[in-house]
Amino acid sequence: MAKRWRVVSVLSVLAMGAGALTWRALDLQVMNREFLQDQGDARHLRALTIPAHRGMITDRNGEPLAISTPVDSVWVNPREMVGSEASWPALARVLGMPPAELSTKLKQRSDRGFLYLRRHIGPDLAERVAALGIPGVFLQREYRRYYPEGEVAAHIIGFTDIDDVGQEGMELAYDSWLRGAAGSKWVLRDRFGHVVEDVAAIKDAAPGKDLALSIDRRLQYLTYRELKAAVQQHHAESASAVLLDIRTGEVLAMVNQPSYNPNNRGSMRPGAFRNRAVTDVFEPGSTVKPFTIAAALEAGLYRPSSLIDTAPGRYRVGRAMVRDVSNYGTVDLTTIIQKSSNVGASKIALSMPPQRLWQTFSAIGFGANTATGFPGEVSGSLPHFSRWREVERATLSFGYGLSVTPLQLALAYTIFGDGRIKPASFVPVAEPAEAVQVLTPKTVREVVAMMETVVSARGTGVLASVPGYRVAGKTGTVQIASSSGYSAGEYVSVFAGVAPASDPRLAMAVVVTRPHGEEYYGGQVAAPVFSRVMNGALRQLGVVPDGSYARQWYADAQVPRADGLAPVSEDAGVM
Ligand code: 59J
Repeated sequence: MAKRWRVVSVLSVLAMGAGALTWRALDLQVMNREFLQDQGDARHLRALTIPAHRGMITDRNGEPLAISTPVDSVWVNPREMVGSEASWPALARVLGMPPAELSTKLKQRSDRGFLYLRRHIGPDLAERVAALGIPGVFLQREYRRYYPEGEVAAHIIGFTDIDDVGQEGMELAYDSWLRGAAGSKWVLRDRFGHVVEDVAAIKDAAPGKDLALSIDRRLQYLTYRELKAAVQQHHAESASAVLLDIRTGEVLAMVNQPSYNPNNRGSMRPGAFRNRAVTDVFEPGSTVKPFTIAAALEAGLYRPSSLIDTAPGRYRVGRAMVRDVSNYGTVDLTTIIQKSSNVGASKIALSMPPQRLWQTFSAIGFGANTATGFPGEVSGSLPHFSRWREVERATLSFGYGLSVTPLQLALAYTIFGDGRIKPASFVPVAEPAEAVQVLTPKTVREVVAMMETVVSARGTGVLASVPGYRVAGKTGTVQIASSSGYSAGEYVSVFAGVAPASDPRLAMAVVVTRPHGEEYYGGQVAAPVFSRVMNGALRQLGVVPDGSYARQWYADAQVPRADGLAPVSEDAGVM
């Protein structure tokens, strides 16, 4: 009897326990489900990526050219947004998107856990999104690149994509240096996505490193302004200008037209992002004549005063005819440079072993990459002398049958410093590299003196002159080759040179493609850009003037010109 009573009481205690548990389960699972679920969601642990701050790009003086500013991106967990449909239109309004579009997006991805709604919004908008307090809507801290110089330095700097990865220019070339490494941490968030507690760092973000470039912001701007003005004035298709420090090979300025605004790439025209100074080639034409003459002097066959008969301004080479714009008669080497005689250059080239010309051309970098590591850089072309026929020996001497980039042409002119060429560099050079002696100092002095006569009243490049400084350079007016041969009406106008001529510090190439105005000679279109930029650069760098302030060049310019060009106007060559 007592035994049965014990069994009954134990069983009833157990049954009561089971009942209480069942009740509690019902209470939790059914009656209080919503409240408890919220409470759980309200404090969940998440791994959060901490984006790394991308390094800043500056000019040689620390002026910012690319900086990363903090922004927020709005992302959602569509699964968590089921049930809050009523608040979606408010979110759409704040984000400036049609409510129907947002609703379609969220419903289509309702099985997903992650969806970006808008990347890179400013702090005001981010605050308004957070204030809505919609569950499943989150803000993520990111960085956006800003380029204070806009289109002025666009081609050198390049840009990053929305995920902050370098796509073009130095942003691409130095991506791993600038990028850093993202970190991550465990955080406890409330149901609005606000971090309520940092639980633990998994890995700290390692910020990217800063990068100083060799360019000088002010010289870059000056070059940009003058090149753009020339392109507009002459209705040109495109143009490039490169300014180099002769002693170090540093690029001080590199500009192209057309350009684009890297902060707003939506309106970009195709081709606008090409850094044409390194990606596009052209036949350098007469701007190579100084190198032809240098090779001839080095070969010991000529002196600057040696005479060449260029009459009657035509010269038959095989089946081809080399022509000058006028008949210059019998002239010395200096005059061949000053007047730019194709016949003279051809006769000189044909009188020396072909490999001498090839050696000089390849030693100054033609046909080879400049090894700056700039993305998309091309090497141009220089055929090997073993494949030259007579006609190539002639046309190469005045710049046809090879192709170069504007950077290669500017770099080639740095030979007129001390007869050596340093590699080109987009970053400051602490210690200039050892370089081979390509030309003797004597040859350099002689050719520089010849090129000074180009920038005189009787030369083709008088508009390249700079008051107070001696300038040495060479014009080029190059017909553009098409499938049907060289066409009149399509030109590349070039000026390349160095200053100050007594001890050259700066080399510059200006290349204007397809000017479509009245003027198209290199001496009219490219030389004035050289003059204005060189003028500003020499003064800004504090280079001691070596020329006369008496403006002798202007007085000289009143002499009627043999080549029929208009006399120089009062403001020519003066900023
Ligand atoms: C020229 C050429 C084309 C290629 C000729 C320019 C040749 C040639 C075949 C006629 C304009 C023009 C290989 S001109 O650059 O001689 O810069 O201020 O394009 O000769 O044989 O209506 N430069 N330019 N030649 N081709 N082939 C002169 C010269 C140069 C000037 C002017 C006058 C040409 C003073 C160019 C300048 O030095």
